[in-house]
Amino acid sequence: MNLYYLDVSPPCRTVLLLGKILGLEFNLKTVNIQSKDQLKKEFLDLNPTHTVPTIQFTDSNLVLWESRVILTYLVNAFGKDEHAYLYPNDVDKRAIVDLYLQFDLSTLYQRMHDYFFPTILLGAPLDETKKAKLAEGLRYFENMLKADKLFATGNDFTIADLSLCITVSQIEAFNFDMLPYPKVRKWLALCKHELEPYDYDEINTTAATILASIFRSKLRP
Ligand SMILES: N[C@@H](CCC(=O)N[C@@H](CS)C(=O)NCC(=O)O)C(=O)O
Repeated sequence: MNLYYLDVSPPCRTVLLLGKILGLEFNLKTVNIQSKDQLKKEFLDLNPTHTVPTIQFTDSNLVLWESRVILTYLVNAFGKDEHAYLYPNDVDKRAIVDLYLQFDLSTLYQRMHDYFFPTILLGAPLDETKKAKLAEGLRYFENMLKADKLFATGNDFTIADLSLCITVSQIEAFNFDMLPYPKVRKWLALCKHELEPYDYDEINTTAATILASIFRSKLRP
């Protein structure tokens, strides 16, 4: 399977980490967003919305994008019994995992993107309104975490934790004030510990630090 990706892209890192957990080998194809590789015809033919990650299964011609869709597909298609905890079969539990994945897509990741990425991509000044929206998103997540549960949706680590962990660790790497969110900080530490055996530092910490330094280099004095 071909994975079109960029190492500093947070949603690409979730797919790389899940690949490690499931023991998958990706044929990695770098898409250089700064050089606008994603707008070349070959890539637009695969994914008209020109985003990474995009995954192509050469044996079936299936092409998927949207990282959270890729996560659910990879567990469904390649997860063994021992991986069932990642995306539970029980319909109610699965619905809660989907809910947290959608919360990440629509709210937390989106608000992180809205606050930090105009600076990264365009050198735009930071916007206090967007900062307040991101803080509100983190407050929502703080209130969605239960003090008596280890992870976001229960005591098992799921792909919702994976997706949200990459978002929150990137927000932390950007040096956003995390002090008002003690449950989030505790949950993040547990997620990092869970992911350590799967090259977490190499795949996520290093890339999050690089993206944060790009952000700081684009900030106007
Ligand atoms: N919701 C999407 C976001 C994907 C996304 O925006 N990726 C960025 C890199 S972090 C990208 O490909 N940008 C290039 C573009 O939009 O042209 C996902 O989770 O896969």
